[in-house]
Amino acid sequence: MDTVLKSKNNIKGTFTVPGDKSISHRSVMLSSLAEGTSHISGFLTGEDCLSTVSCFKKMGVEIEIDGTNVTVHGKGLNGLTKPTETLDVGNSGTTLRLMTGILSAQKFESHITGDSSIQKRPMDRVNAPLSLMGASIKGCGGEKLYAPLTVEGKNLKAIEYTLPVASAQVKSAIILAGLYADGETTIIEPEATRDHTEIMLNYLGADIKKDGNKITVKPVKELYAKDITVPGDISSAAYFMAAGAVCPSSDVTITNVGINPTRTGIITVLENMGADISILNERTVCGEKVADINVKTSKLKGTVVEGDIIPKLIDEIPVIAVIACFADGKTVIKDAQELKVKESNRIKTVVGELKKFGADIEETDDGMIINGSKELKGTVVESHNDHRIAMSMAIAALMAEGETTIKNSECVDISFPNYFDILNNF
Ligand code: SPQ
Repeated sequence: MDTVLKSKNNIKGTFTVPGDKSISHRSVMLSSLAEGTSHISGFLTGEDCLSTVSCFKKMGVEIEIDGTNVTVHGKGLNGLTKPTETLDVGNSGTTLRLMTGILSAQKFESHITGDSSIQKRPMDRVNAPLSLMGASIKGCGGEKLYAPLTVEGKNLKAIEYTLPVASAQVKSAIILAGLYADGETTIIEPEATRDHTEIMLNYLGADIKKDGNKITVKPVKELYAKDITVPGDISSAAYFMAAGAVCPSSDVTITNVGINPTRTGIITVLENMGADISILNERTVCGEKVADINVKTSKLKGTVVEGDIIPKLIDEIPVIAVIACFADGKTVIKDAQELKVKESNRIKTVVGELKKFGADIEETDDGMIINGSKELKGTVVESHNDHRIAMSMAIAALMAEGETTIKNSECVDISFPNYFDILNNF
């Protein structure tokens, strides 16, 4: 599918965004492993989270979906059954990485794979700690392990592990395996990454402790089903925050957005660039911080994005690059080499597509440099089948002169199925 967008200004109004993708995945995974029935509200019915649902259904979990309400009849930590067919994670790295942690501890062998992009995403980073725990994971690509994978369930040992890269998916895979281990597992993170697994596990009765950058996981006998409310996804809200900040005379409010401090790097960067941004009605829901976010147009200046803020905004870097195109001066994004192993190589794809609009942007080994305040011109861009690239280019299109075509734009269904409907009604 191709989507055509025209330049817009004066974006005003109040919007909601779909449920948080990371939290939606975890809500189905952990409710499946809990004893009893859980009702989840605000669930993201994007393709990635539906892949997680399909994997657990294949392991005997009854799951009903009614709009954004999901009912999960949990099987308990040891109640999953051997899938009769290969588990298919589609395009979802989160499903693949976290499931590998769970599957490593089951009493059966399973096969798991996904689409062509998922088969290029590195799995050695998950295999390294899980193998130390005694897991058996075999796949393609030799030492650089890739899906399809065969995971043979084993009795797992507790370990102490220092993560070589800051990754919430690797951390979560170890935590999930640690629930089944023979003692206390310790994980040390180089930088703090999103902690939704820890928050939800504690909400369901587990004992996960955090002390600085050290996380300890005690094995548990049971998790207890509880109702879960998923907040709106700050990664999806980021596109509307960007539109509000850069389109002339705009005033945008996004309600019910998760503002877990491990995810709010986009707010910090917008503040550093001089954006007029307010966080309203802060509250806590199921252990997660939630708020409404208002952004009004203001004059933005370039900034440097680097160091320990990177994991807090890793998925927002494509849209930050777009914002930087409309800021005065230079923006430098560093320490973001992880972008190379996402749904696309997001350093190459962002730089390549923004250049087509006429942006002054250069690729570096660990990020990019953008010289802002150049006029962008409507063009034809490619999504590279990466939802974050398609949605970011749409924000550039709103500000570019004339018309822009985004090719293969249907990939937004991964995380934000009604994205273009909202954008067209701006
Ligand atoms: O699930 P997937 O495909 O890996 O999704 C992405 C995204 O852009 O939606 C990354 F491509 O988000 C990851 C994120 O980058 C979701 C995630 C999580 O839910 O734990 C953690 C981050 O990945 P990582 O590799 O840093 O752990």
